[in-house]
Amino acid sequence: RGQRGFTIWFTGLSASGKSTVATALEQHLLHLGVAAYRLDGDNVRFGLNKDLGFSEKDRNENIRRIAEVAKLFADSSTVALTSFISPYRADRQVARDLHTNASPAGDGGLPFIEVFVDIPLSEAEKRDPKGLYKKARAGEIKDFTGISAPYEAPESPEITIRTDELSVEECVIKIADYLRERDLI
Ligand code: GGZ
Repeated sequence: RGQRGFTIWFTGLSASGKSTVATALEQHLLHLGVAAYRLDGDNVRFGLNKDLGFSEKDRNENIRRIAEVAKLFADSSTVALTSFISPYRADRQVARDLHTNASPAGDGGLPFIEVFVDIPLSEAEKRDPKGLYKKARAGEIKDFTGISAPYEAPESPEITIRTDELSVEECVIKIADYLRERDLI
């Protein structure tokens, strides 16, 4: 494959399975000898973005910074895997444009693959691994995505995965097949 990296941008509700699938895909890519690095709440929201909360403005800035960092990884020939709710369509478009718009240096831009981790809110709420939906319903967490803050589903993601219908392994295969068909791996 070519020298350049790319970004796989996961988006979906809390508890949709973004990080689980991103972690499995990262392992799969590393086994193939493809350099990959995952950005998620644990390594970004507690470091680079620890000054940001969950207001609309803070989420805008969260996603903008993550997109800039992912672009740097992709530019270094690494596959950046981002797993953030990224609930606003406009923010995901900013992230995409940052990658795909050619720079003044004359390069052709970096591929950006949006993966919609699509599960019904009712299913995410049933999973509720951290009890956050329950707290949000009780009014103990404000601006909670899906309950008291919006989630704007992608209109034309490159890939959609239904984590309530496919196994983690099947989700990885679906994404890997997409990448292989386009000569990205
Ligand atoms: C949504 C929240 C909130 C609110 C804390 N709304 O399931 P989790 O716990 O591990 O993942 C969620 C994570 C969302 O952070 P992101 O950086 O992905 O969000 S965004 O892209 O919208 O900026 C959840 C936890 O943080 N969490 N408060 N109010 N999720």
